[in-house]
Amino acid sequence: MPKTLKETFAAKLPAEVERIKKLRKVHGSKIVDEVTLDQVYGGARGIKSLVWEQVRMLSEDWAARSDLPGYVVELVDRCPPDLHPMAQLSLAVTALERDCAFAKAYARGTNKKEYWEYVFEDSMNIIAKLPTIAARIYHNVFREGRSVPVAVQKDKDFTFNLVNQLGFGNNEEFTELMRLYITLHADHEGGNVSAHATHLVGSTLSSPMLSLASGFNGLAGPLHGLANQESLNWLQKMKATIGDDLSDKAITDYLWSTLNSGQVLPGYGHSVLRQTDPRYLAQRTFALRHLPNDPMFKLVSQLYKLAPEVLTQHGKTKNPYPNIDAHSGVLLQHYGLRETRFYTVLFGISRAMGVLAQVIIDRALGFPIERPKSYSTDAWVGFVGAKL
Ligand code: HAX
Repeated sequence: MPKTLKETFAAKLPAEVERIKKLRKVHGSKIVDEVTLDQVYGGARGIKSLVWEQVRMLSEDWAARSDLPGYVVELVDRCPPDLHPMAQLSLAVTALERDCAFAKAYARGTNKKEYWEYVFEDSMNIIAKLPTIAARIYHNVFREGRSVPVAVQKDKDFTFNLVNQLGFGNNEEFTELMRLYITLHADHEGGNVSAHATHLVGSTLSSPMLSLASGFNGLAGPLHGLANQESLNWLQKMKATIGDDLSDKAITDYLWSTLNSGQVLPGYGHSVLRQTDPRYLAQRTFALRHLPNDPMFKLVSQLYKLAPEVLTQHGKTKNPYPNIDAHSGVLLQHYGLRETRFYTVLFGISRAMGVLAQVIIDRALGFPIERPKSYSTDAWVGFVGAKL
């Protein structure tokens, strides 16, 4: 009987490879989607063209792999504190490439059927090290004096160790929040920028480290993961402007002032969802249970009531409802983690699990290098027979 995650995956793999082979043999020429010109110009939104699956994690295994090589510690310690923590995270993950099992196996001329086994080891090593890297960045940037995070406790779960290394390990309620946080931010499907960037770069057989760093670089954009930082910064500015006046009018006026100055409402809208993000609702349920009287939560609740109507009147976004990033910062600040520039790093730790799981599956199933076709606007004009 298979015991470890890797053995379980290996045991299931042959049947899955056969299933996909059969699926493609019998149905390979079937049309699965039509593409409109709007989708071509609209960021490939909604085009069905990716495969995305998930596997589960093992905290114990990660704890055993959590030590950082000395040169990575040195690299992080040498970063200037005003280098954004996401840039530092990306650098550190890139640097882990030195010990990449996959790159070494490839250089030795390994059979492509075995690639996934090395990618699996690399992915587990990266995930295991992320809390330690993140804690190091946190202590360097926000706790001056270069204090060293405490060691990983091998008998404790992944999230406890993350929270403990950040310096909040004595707060059980915060640890519980972070278990929810890590679960919610892992992934939902493959088309979002961080997931897709990791998968795309991985399709060149670039290492899991370089692939994930690409995903992190995408996550660091304010329209994607950095929206969690932007959202709390914006809420704080709003609070500084309107003070304790949480009236509908004061908040609505502030929302319009943001929109009229040509900025987005951070934490609102989504490329795919057309309703309130269920991950927002999960966080709201937590807040209602644990921090119903937090002033920032009250502000977030007021926004939930008012912003969808304002965005609807504004008339641009296809989804006027809040996404995951509208809520997470309020929960973190409640428990004392107030450094907004760090928030996307926490998002990244969670996101790594989903996207690396997929990179393992990509190699196990032998997915090819991705190469969509591009055309000039003149060609598209010709394809649709436009007279311009
Ligand atoms: N405030 C103001 N305008 C918004 C808006 C918002 N929250 N959301 C969308 N719009 C605007 C867009 O900027 C776009 O305007 P233009 O036509 O002038 O370019 C228009 O509405 C149509 O956009 P859309 O089709 O509804 O949405 P997109 O798929 O283009 O973009 C975004 C989706 C999430 C990027 C967008 O809603 C946005 O910028 N939201 C604010 C930033 C944010 O919260 N990002 C995090 C999203 C969740 C996530 O990925 N987390 O990691």
